[in-house]
Amino acid sequence: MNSKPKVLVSRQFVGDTMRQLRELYDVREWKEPGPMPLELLQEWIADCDGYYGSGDPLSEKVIEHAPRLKVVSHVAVGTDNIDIAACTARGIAVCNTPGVLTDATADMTIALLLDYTRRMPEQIQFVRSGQWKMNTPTQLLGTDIRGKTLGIIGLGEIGEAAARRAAAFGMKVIYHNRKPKPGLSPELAEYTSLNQLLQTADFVSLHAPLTAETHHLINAERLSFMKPSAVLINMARGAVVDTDALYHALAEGIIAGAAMDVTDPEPIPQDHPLLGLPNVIITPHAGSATFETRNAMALLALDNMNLVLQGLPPKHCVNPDAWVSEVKR
Ligand code: 8YV
Repeated sequence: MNSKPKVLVSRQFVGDTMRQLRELYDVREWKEPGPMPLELLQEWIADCDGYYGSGDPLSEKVIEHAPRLKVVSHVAVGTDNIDIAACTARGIAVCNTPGVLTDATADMTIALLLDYTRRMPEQIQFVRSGQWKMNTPTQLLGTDIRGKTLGIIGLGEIGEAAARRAAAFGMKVIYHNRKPKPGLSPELAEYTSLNQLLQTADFVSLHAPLTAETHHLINAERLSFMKPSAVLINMARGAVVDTDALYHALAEGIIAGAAMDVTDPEPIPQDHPLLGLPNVIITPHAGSATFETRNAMALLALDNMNLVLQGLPPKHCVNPDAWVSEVKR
């Protein structure tokens, strides 16, 4: 009889993780390129002790189907796809991977900022399509970021890392959180109200987690507060922005442009109106997508899961109340 704990693995991960998962556990792996269909997720999770994956909608309905589940090991930092309360009520530890993806995600923020301001997609296309006939002083001019103001909404670990990078590029950084961040030097980033930030920033960069409070935080009214020359950067979650309102703001020149690593819906359909706009850059939720970072995330998530399944406290748990619960132990 197989006495290894049973684990649902909903994605294929880099490095040595898959080998370790297969060695340690009786794994049920989803290997297809698309997401697991909901019915299958419910069917497979039903007799599992652990879930190891990212991005699947782990609603109360799915969790209800998993009476043996002790741990949700999410290979990501954001846990908005998981019904944490439902997990806590059932003594299921929800673990995530903060810290290890901070630098990669902050790097990507600056990459999007520079891609937009230096018109990188057009520059590359210009060369590839054979339009580069000579070097002209007026050809595909971008804008400097030095001296411009970056407004960060949600200055947590990633927002702060982005602020440090922006400051190194000579930008002025302002930020808005529910409260000023303790210990943060105002020389690095100055605290402002949300409206003040929207009215002042040349670039508004979103880094807040998706919660009931931040859902559609950037709506038509708030977009109208931004400068007509301003650019919105979204590294957080697509639904922090009201996508229809954003489309109208971009199409009607209420703001100048958007550079987004996340969208709502996600993935964005090919015929989505946003993709028809010239002032939009969209990348496929690739903020943490470097080999080193994805490997570190996968290993940290594996550690978290191993610890819980050995009856030990995980390194990162978003619902420690579940951990102290006696329901499953
Ligand atoms: C992705 C992220 O989830 O950590 C997060 O919250 O959004 C990203 O790192 C990534 O696709 C994980 O596989």
